[in-house]
Amino acid sequence: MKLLCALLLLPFFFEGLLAQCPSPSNLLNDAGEKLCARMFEHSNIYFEQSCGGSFLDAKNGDDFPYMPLGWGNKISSLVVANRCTLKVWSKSAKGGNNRTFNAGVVYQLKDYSNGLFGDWNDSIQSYYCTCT
Ligand SMILES: [Ca+2]
Repeated sequence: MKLLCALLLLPFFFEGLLAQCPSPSNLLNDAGEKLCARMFEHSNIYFEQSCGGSFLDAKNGDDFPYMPLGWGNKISSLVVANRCTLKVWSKSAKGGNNRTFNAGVVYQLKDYSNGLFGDWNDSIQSYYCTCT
């Protein structure tokens, strides 16, 4: 009986391990404060498993010409809250290429081109987030 219970619970356990991108319409931190964007360390070819690893929260007006320690060239997926935009740069001090992401889920930054041959995976080095 115990084994049967364990087998029945197994799928739920694995489901809990899967990351899931938060909704742009309800993007809050643990303290319940409204966020401008949440940026994630990992992405996944299976979109329902994207938005994994550590995350970096941006609030309305957050302006980071230099990434917080340990976050340079690390972001692989992100969510921008409704009525907000996230502008990113490929070099620190808002240098290199830039791109603006509107409200929505970016499951894989790899799918967004950066310059002629590159993409935005692990390529964000500055950001600015604003909401209306
Ligand atoms: Ca990454």
